[in-house]
Amino acid sequence: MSALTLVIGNKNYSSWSLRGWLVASHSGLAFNEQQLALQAADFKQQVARFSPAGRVPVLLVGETAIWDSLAIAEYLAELEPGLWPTSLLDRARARAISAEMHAGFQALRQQMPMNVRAVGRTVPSTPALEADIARIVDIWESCRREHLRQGPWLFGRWSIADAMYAPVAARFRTYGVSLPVLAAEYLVTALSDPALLDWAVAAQEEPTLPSSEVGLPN
Ligand SMILES: N[C@@H](CCC(=O)N[C@@H](CS)C(=O)NCC(=O)O)C(=O)O
Repeated sequence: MSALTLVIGNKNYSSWSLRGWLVASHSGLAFNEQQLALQAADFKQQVARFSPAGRVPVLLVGETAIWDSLAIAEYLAELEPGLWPTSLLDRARARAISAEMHAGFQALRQQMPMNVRAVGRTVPSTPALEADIARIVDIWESCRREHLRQGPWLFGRWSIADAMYAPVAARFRTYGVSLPVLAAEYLVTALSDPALLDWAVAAQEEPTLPSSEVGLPN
């Protein structure tokens, strides 16, 4: 098979890169990593070398670029089908909540930017943000209720759906979002993923991007 290289952004701030990277890590496939700095003046030129879409993550399969976190996840799942749940209906549901994350939750994304290493931040509540959080809690609680006996992840065993919500888990920690029991338990599981912990260690060393630093104490 051609060599795999995942092009990513800053580990502290790039939530879509984190999703692609978690799927690649959980696939067990060997891959190289190439990092681009989102704050670099020539970021657009750099990323254009890999992808016409101009965004990270990008998976290079030999010379061929696959861009967009969900397309990357689907490609890796073609190679390693265990990245999605085994049961047909669970697989469909996992895809539904992954697509919902990929396409939505704009208020959460804008008002609570991912900042892996930050804790103790507070942002003003808005109806749109509250609605996004309530919907995510509903997703997490219903998945966990259904799969309690199969393991601690959304569908029991780890799947791409967990990668899609990992940046949300990081945000809930950063901004101290309070959660009901099953969602709180899932948050602990998500934040204890050894792959996420490795990513978070690397994020500690990176430069600060002032535009993504929100909710600092006064
Ligand atoms: N739908 C894309 C979104 C990718 C995306 O927005 N990536 C951000 C980093 S997290 C980016 O490249 N931003 C740089 C830019 O837009 O110039 C995906 O799922 O991969």
